Parts: sequence; structure tokens; C-alpha cells
Amino acid sequence: MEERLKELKEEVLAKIQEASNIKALNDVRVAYLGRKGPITDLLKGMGKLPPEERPKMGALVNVIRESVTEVLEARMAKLEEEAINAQLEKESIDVTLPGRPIKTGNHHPLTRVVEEIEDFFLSMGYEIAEGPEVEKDYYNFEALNLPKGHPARDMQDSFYISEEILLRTHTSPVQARTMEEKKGEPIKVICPGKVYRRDSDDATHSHQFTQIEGLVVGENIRMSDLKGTLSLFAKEMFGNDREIRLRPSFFPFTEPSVEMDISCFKCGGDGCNVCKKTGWIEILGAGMVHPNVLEMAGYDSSVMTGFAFGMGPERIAMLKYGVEDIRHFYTNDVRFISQFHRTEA
Ligand code: FA5
Repeated sequence: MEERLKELKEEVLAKIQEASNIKALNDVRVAYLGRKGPITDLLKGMGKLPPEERPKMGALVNVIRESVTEVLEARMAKLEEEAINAQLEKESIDVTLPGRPIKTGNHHPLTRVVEEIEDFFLSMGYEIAEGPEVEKDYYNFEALNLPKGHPARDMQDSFYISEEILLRTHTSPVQARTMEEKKGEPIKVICPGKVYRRDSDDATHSHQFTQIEGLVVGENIRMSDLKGTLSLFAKEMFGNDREIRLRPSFFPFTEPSVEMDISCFKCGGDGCNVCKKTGWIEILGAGMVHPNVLEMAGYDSSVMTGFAFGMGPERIAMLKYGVEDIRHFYTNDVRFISQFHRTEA
């Protein structure tokens, strides 16, 4: 029996060393030291030994069991430590790695251009005036020297809601409303907002678009004031080298009326695809407020004069950012919109 005990000890010590993980070591413990294991069997078989041998053999079995348990626990502690180290290695965080960028939104290019234009005029002492998009025929046309049946109404195809109500076709009705409200006082406002026309959508036209109106009324306001203001505006939006040119035009609510071109910012005036080889790009309509419009709003046109202008920020944004189709502004494709980060301005 003593021989068998020694063999058993060698065997279990070898198995303990072989066990390469916690589960395998646990299996060894159950197999050799468990209730059905050979050491327990030996203890149970003690009864069959002669009484004088029993204490000696009992002590021997206990010594072997204790020494095997000790080796097993030491091995277990080592395997546990190795497992923890392996886990730490796997889950370790490299604090020197750069963080993942957080996706942020940015302003729509059109909003940016509108805000840029607003900032410029606010810095020149203008205020912002607003009016309704669902407008009375009176303010959209009549108060702007466009009585019913006037052929120039055809210049702006309209969405009528009833005989007297329509979606405003331009921001000029805000001129008429502001003059009526100010009751003969001087005015210096810009009026940004949405407008609607029965235009067929194409690369440069939309049935809904944005306009920014400007109106200055006071004593002694002259065409040269309009020209100086627009010249500064063009330099602010398109760069210091920009020249402007005013061409005669026609709007029923201004007299004289002009259209403003800027010298092409791409070719500097030599002629290219952006300016269609002319060296100039049209960006807005303007003029001196027609005396009839001033009178209808209660201003004495012999004392007070004014200038007004109206521009399309979509067209300005298209020029500024080289956008070839106005419809990109409305389809909200993030691949398009996300190209215009504030830092690029
Ligand atoms: C007007 O709407 C006048 N109310 C402007 C004005 C105001 C003149 C004050 C004098 C004094 P016009 O129809 O040209 O003018 O439009 C002005 C601008 O709006 C154009 O230069 C263009 O930039 C833009 N625009 C006109 N139609 C469209 C459209 N369908 N889609 C996008 N932009 C347009």
C-alpha cells in the first residue's frame, strides 16, 4: 500500500504540472482528491489493514494529501495570475491613441451666405425687417406700382391662393409694409426671406428660393449712395479686387432701375466659363424707390428719397462656392452639405 501511495503521489504531481489552465487543474483536483478519487478510496480501505499498521498508513495518506493539496493550490494561484495577466493584456487601453472624432453638424451653405450678408448690412447700421410669406396682392404688387392688369406682373409668375392672396413672389412687399409702418420716418432695413414663383425648376431656377431686400429711405438719399453701398458689399462677399457695374434695367417700383454685375472673380474680367466669356456676373436688381411707391406709403417724395435692391442668395452661394445646380441646396444630401465646414470660410 505504501508503494501504491508513492506511485499515486508521482502520478498526481505530474498531472498537476501538465494542467495548463484552471479548468484542467480543477479536473485533476476532483479526480484525485474528490470523494470518488483514489486517495479517498485508500483512506476508506484502511479498515482492511491490520490494526497496528493503520496509524502509520493513515498518517502517510494525510501527509501525501496535504503535500498534493499544497502543490495544487500553488499551481492554481499561478494559473489564476497568468489568466488575469492575459486578460489585462487583452483589455489594455492605449492612452496614447488619438480619440475618435465626434461628428458634428454644420451650417447649411445657404444659411451661411444669408448670415454673411446679414452681418455685413448689420455692421453698416441696417436693421432686419420681416414680412409674411402668404401675402396680400396689394403689398406684393399694387403698393409697388404694379396695379391689377399691369403687364410687368407677368415678370413674376405667381401662386395665387385667392383673388387677393398669394405666396409672395419677392421680398419687395416688405418694403411697402415697412414704409407704411414707419409713417414718414427714415428707414434702413434688409429683409431676408423665402419667396415663391411658378418658375420651372432647372439648374439656376427654383419655384421656392431666398431673397434679401434692402431699403434705405431718407432725405438726400442718392444713386451714388446705392452704388457705394453695393460696391462695398461686392468686395466683402467676393474679395477686394471686385469691380461693380450698373446696367439700366426695369422694375416698376424703382426709377431709375439697374442690374448690378460684379467683375468675374474667377478670371478677373478676362472671360471664362463662370462669366460666360463676358467678364461680368449679374447678382442683383436695384434702383431708386419710385416716387409713386413712396407716396402710396405716405412719404412726401419731394422731401424723402430712397434706394432699394433685391438679391438671390442661392445665386450668390452658387458663385461663391462653385455650385453648378441650385437644386443641391434643397435636396439635403449630407455628402453635399458636409463639404461646407465653418473653418473653410
Ligand atoms: C426682383 O425680384 C426684385 N424684387 C428685385 C428688386 C428689389 C429690384 C428692389 C429693385 C429694387 P428679380 O425677379 O430679378 O427681381 O429677382 C431678384 C433675384 O432673385 C435675381 O437676381 C436672382 O438672383 C433671384 N431669382 C429670381 N428668380 C429666381 C428663381 N426662380 N430661382 C432662384 N433665384 C431666383
